[in-house]
Amino acid sequence: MGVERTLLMIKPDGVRRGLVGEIISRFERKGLRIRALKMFRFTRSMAEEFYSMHRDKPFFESLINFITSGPVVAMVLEGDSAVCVVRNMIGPTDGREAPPGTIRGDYALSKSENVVHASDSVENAEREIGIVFSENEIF
Ligand code: 3AN
Repeated sequence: MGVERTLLMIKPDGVRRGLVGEIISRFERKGLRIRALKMFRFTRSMAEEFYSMHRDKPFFESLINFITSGPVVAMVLEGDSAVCVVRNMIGPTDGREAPPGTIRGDYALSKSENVVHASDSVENAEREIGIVFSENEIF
């Protein structure tokens, strides 16, 4: 465990719905530190690299279409056991099953448009942070 960094991303539905401030403030109040933060729009090739582990899944094409449909807000969050803590705060993938109090439980009613993404391991966090941020954007 110890201090970890993770990638948290507010997906296009979360940005469109005006949930950016609400979501960021939850992580700040929890005590996690924001080490990087930006709004951008995924290109197709960047999205395909980011979600490469899902390349063979039936939902891959719709996932890429969705994640490139508008801007996202991505951040690097740092803190003790950050990967696990942030995953617990966002809740399980399907918003219909996510418990109240989690971000997906409070704001999502779908498995595909589920407001946020968070890294699921320290290794994936490093990979995802490297795709989204350059060294001089992380503090
Ligand atoms: P999580 O984001 O909870 O780690 P993953 O990594 O299994 O979930 O899936 C990545 C993204 O792919 C999800 N956030 C969701 O948008 C989409 N996704 C996953 N499973 C499905 C599914 N069965 N149907 C549609 N979209 C899905």
